[in-house]
Parts: sequence; structure tokens; C-alpha cells
Amino acid sequence: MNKEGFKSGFVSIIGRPNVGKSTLLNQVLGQKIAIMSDKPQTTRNKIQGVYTNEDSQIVFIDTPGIHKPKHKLGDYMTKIAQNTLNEVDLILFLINAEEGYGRGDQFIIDRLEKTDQPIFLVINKIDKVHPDDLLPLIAQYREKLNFAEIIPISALNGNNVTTLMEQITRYLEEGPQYYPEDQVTDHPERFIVAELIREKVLHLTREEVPHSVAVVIDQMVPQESGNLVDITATIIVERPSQKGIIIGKQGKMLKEVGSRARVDMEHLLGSKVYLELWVKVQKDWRNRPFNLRDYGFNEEDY
Ligand SMILES: Nc1nc2c(ncn2[C@@H]2O[C@H](COP(=O)(O)OP(=O)(O)OP(=O)(O)O)[C@@H](O)[C@H]2O)c(=O)[nH]1
Ligand SMILES: [Mg+2]
Repeated sequence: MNKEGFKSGFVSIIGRPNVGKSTLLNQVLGQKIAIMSDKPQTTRNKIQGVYTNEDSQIVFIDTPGIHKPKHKLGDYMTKIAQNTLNEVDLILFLINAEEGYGRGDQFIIDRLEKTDQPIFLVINKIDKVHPDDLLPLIAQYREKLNFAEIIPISALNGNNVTTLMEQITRYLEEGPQYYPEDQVTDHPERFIVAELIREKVLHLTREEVPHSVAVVIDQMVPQESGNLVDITATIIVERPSQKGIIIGKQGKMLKEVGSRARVDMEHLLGSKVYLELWVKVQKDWRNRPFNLRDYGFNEEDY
């Protein structure tokens, strides 16, 4: 049954890679459910984050940055992001204030033109630019598309995010509470645990290595004795040389990945974590449908 006056809806966050979509999701939820890094193409799946208060429930969908795909995984990522456009009530088109308009944006705008839902232009990273620089940027984007609202924010420090939330709520219609108020995401803890490991690899490696990595959780067992979870995970890379980098001299890199990931996991799970990491080479996995499925990228998710 709907509560009287209760508003709800689905809101997709889309944009080029690295503009701060996942940072915005985590900021809104006050909790880290989507990994973040300064490397483009950090997010690979769509990630649902549920914001609930007394009067409303907003289901945000964080998506992979839309880019020109170079392999089947990229293809999957871009498709999954574009397809969310049809399932939502409102679209947040995020851009980076510092970078401004680019060809990647035009590609997205072409798709946005075909949708009927209201679209907000959300100008992120305003902490990095002078306020005077915003006006020409707004003028430029306004010419490209008819935006319902244009809202400058800083997802990182939370500046103006409350205004964004108020505006979103204004556009939502009355509707049911889709999820219990304590549910924050649709993804199991197992998924986030794997992502946290991948995030540390993204933070600690460079060039092609971060993009060549997938993480699989082999087991995740809470110990009966109490406050401890046993986790075994495998980091998959594409080449033996990458395996060497991930393990590092005398296992130093793998140890660092593990200890950083463990801190975040303990925070997420609220218990101590015993983490064991393995590294495996799976040649060209980003182009192999069979491997992609194994590592959690299913075409049925589109
Ligand atoms: N200065 C500043 N940095 C930001 C802001 N929002 C995000 N960032 C940084 O931008 C980088 C990318 O952030 P993400 O949230 O991972 O970006 P994304 O759009 O989800 O990226 P993909 O998943 O690769 O598409 C990170 O280093 C963030 O810390 C902001 O408002 N200000
Ligand atoms: Mg992201």
C-alpha cells in the first residue's frame, strides 16, 4: 500500500568515464557501495543505491561511463549504461566542470535526445573551477539539449548535493516504497567485497593493468566462533607479466592490495576479515563471452 504523499522513482546517473558518478552515489547514500578511482572505466556494472527518508524513496542507478568500446567488456559496459535510460523516471547527466564539452558528451546527448524523461545537467567537480567559468559552460550545454534543471555540485565534498536531492524529489511522482528502508543496494555483499579488491588494484597499478583485472570471490564464510569472516578471492589478469606486477617483489603488491581491501571490507561487514588472495592469468578474458559470464557480466543484465 502506498503511504499518502509518498514519492518514489528511479534515477539513472550517466556520463563519460571519470566524471564522478560513483562518488555522487556514495555521497548521496552516505555509504560506499560503488568503488571510485581516478582511472576511467572504474565502474563496470550498473549499481543500484537506494535512498530512503520519511517522504520518499529514490533508487539511484550508477552506470559505467559511456565510452567507445575497445573490447567485449567495454561493449557490455556501454550497453548497460545506455539501456538504463529506458527504465528510469529521471536522468542525471553528469559532466566534469573542469573538462567541459567533448565529443564523448555529444555521443551521450544523441541518445538522450531520444528519451522522454526529464534530464538534469549535473555539473560536477565545481570545487576545481572558478564560479565564473560555470556560466559559459551552462550556455554551451543548454544549446545542445533541453535540460529540465541545471545543477552545479561537488560530489566529493557534498556541495549543493542537498539542492540536487530537493530538485529530484520535486520531479518524482507519488509511488510505492520499493525497498525496505534499511536496504541500500541490490548487490550482495559478495559483489562489493570483490569490487573493493578491484578498487585497490586500480589505485595501486597503472596503464593497462588496472583495466585487465577481474576479481572473483571463491569463498566467503562467516566463522561460527563469532566476529570473523573468511574470504578467499582470485584476481584475474590477462597476461603473465601482469600477474608479476600484481604480486610484486616478494609479494609486496599483493600484500598491500589485501591489507587495504581488508580495511574497507571490515567496515562494510562490521566484522574482522581474514583475506586470502590468489592471482590467475586468463588470456584475453575481456573479449571472451564465456569468461565474461563467469566473472559476472551477463548479457541478460542489459
Ligand atoms: N575534485 C573533485 N573530484 C571529484 C569529484 N567527484 C569525483 N571526483 C574524483 O573523480 C574521480 C572519478 O570519480 P568516480 O566517482 O570514480 O567517477 P565515475 O564517473 O564513477 O567513473 P567511471 O566509473 O569510470 O565511469 C575520483 O578520483 C574522484 O575522487 C568532485 O566533486 N570534485
Ligand atoms: Mg563509477
